[in-house]
Amino acid sequence: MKRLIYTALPVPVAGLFLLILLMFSGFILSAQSISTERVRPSDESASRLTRNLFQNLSAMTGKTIMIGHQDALAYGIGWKGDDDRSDVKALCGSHPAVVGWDIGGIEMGMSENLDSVPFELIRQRIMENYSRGGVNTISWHAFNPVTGAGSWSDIRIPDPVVPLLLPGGQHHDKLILSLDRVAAFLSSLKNSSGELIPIVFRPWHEHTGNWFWWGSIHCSKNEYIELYRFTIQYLRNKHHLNNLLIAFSPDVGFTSPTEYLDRYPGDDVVDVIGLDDYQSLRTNQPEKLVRNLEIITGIARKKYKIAAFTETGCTNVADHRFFTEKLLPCLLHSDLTSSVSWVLFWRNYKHDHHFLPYPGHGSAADFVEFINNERIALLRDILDLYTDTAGS
Ligand code: BMA
Repeated sequence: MKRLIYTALPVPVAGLFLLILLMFSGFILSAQSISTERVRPSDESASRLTRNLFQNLSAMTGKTIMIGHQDALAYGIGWKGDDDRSDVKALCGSHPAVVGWDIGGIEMGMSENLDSVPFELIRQRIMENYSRGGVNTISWHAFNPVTGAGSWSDIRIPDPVVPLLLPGGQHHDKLILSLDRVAAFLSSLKNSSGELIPIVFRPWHEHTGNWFWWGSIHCSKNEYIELYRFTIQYLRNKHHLNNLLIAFSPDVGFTSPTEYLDRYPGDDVVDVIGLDDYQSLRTNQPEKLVRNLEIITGIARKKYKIAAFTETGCTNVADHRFFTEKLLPCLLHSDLTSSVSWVLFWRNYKHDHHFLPYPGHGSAADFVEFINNERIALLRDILDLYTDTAGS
């Protein structure tokens, strides 16, 4: 009967119908290819693995929120340097999907980072995490290259440092030396086939605060942007590091997309629209966290980028319902908030400085319940992020 209806259509009507159908499907196909075409890392020469990672993260958006933990595989509460160990695994049976690292100190030629984690161990753990399918993200608490002091702003600084480091500045050579040392480390991160391991690199973070020497009161908007752009372009062009996805991660202090983007260095040097926010939940303002997450995910969506909650946590997880009653409702508040690709908790350094529970901790049960939510993913829950599943 259905066939009859079609064949019974007068030929010109059927032809017109077919034409409209073809035009429509052509439109859909071209719209799809445009959007796949746009889902590309900011680096036009990004390596195959890096493109795959970016496209797979993009494809996961809105479905899964990965859990990340700083230094997860290097140490935890009551242990240091053990193989195949993390506090998350001790509680949940799997490592986190994202592991954060920090290379502050590499620019000074140190063999351990600012938190006394040997760079050799970091390198080894990054390679292991990659081979298990995890994501590695690296922040950089760079020492002040002029004074040699830590990254936290230092009242002894005679002059703002950033302008001195820029091309033409009196200490530009110190920035070059720092970047050469960063590059030497990043270039050593290779997989068993000799390919560079994709890294989410997160330099010059929390610039909206004033605690780092690159913070907003220590340099002008143009100086910050120049520092950021120079860093990325130097690593790419001089050192051929085409394995980097770049995360821009302001702290709180913005109330709109325009304010968030005030010192944004440009779509050609940013892949991840990030947010570091400890404050909103600490001060009992979940609506602020929701707003901030909606701002970053909204921007990421428009720009075909990834959004990530690049740092957060409740100090010592003192609130024993933090994960299920404070954080999760914000993450799952809306279609936008749940479009962050990952949430990274800060490090488990010691009993009075940690951001995830460990066995025996009063928040352990709450964390396990949080992890069991179907939208939340550990390493065991994610698909292979480095193979070409999105047609790159
Ligand atoms: C801070 C603290 C410090 C640490 C720094 C860089 O938040 O954890 O102890 O030195 O991060 O990792």
